Amino acid sequence: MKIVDARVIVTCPGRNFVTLKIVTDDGLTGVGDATLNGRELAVASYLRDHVVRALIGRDASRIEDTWQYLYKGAYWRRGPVTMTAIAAVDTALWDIKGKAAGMPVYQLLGGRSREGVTVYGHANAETVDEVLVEVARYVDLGYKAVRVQTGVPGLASTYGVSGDKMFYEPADASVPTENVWSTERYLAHTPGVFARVRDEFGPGLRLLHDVHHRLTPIEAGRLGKSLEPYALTWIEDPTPAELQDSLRLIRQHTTTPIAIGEIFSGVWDCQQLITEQLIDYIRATVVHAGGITHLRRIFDLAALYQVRSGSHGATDLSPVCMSAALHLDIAIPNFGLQEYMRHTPETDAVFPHGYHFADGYLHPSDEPGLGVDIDEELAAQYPYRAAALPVNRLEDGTLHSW
Ligand code: GCO
Ligand code: MG
Repeated sequence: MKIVDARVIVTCPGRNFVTLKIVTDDGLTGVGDATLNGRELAVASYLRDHVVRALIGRDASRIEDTWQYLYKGAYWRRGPVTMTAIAAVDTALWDIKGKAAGMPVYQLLGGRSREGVTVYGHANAETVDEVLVEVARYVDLGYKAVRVQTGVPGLASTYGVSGDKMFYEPADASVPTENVWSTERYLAHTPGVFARVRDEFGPGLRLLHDVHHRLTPIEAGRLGKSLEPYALTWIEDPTPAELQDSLRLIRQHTTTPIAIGEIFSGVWDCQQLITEQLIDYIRATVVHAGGITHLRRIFDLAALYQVRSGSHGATDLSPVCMSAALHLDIAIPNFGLQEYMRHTPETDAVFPHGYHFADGYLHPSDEPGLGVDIDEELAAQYPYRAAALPVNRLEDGTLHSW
């Protein structure tokens, strides 16, 4: 089973996606997501200019060996561009292996550990009154877990609050939009939001909140403590996680669970957070953390330390990534939650897929492989459009984490 072709497909059905499609000499094809939001063409070039020619002629069945070949063979290890490119190759090869075996990929990973993958949706609105309506909408759709984000009084715009409620898209301009942030206003406002939501929806609904890397450790400790009465499932990215020691300080001050990892590229980024039990959920996902092979390794390490998965699933991760994530989610013993931001109908049409949502759960496809493809003709009708993520400044103009 030799690789005879590997194509990099860049398309923008409403937002940009990069996809790798690998073809074997016996006519099998596999797809892998290679989308790195705001830096898409860097990964496309990494694959086209440096990886594809080394794939031609390789045995498509040798997934682990190919992973090691691309990781150790690059000499320059880790980093989001490299790891996203490796992930795309790895994911496509798992898709091919599943098709060759005539089984969905989750069977090759050990089979089902659960009946469905619990997902959370994003309720967001400018005001608290409006967000209660949004939470109710998700509850009516069957969701068992909802992330809640609101505007902050006094700030013109806030991360996580969008005009289009079902399809949040922060990469909104070719040159980064500038946002303004105030930690003081945010910390004063947020506990009241969750008091209202918990009061309205009672104890059964799982509630989550994304802080998007904006607080110092002691501020994050204060936020976590102030949210304890409302029993959140997690606060996400409470502080930038480069300095992993800083999570110890947050832990000293709050029992609100913590989820981190959406910008991590591999096991070395999360090692300390996991082995020192500084987080409760690891948010790495297939496309940015080295594919199914490497993410499985991260989740296995996490299982030893009672850390559960909580994979990133924003709209900039294509249906190819979501399909792959669901095969892992259904198979691993330490699954926690899966983020699920819906894609637009245009995106769904470019990426026909077999996973489906029912009653708060996503279900992976039972077709052989990953159960997802890219319609290359349709993809060609949507050319790339430059789109950057915003930047964030404090009220005095200082650049802050977005
Ligand atoms: C989330 C994330 C995203 C990111 C986005 C950046 O929790 O879903 O924080 O919304 O901001 O993926 O590309
Ligand atoms: Mg996030």
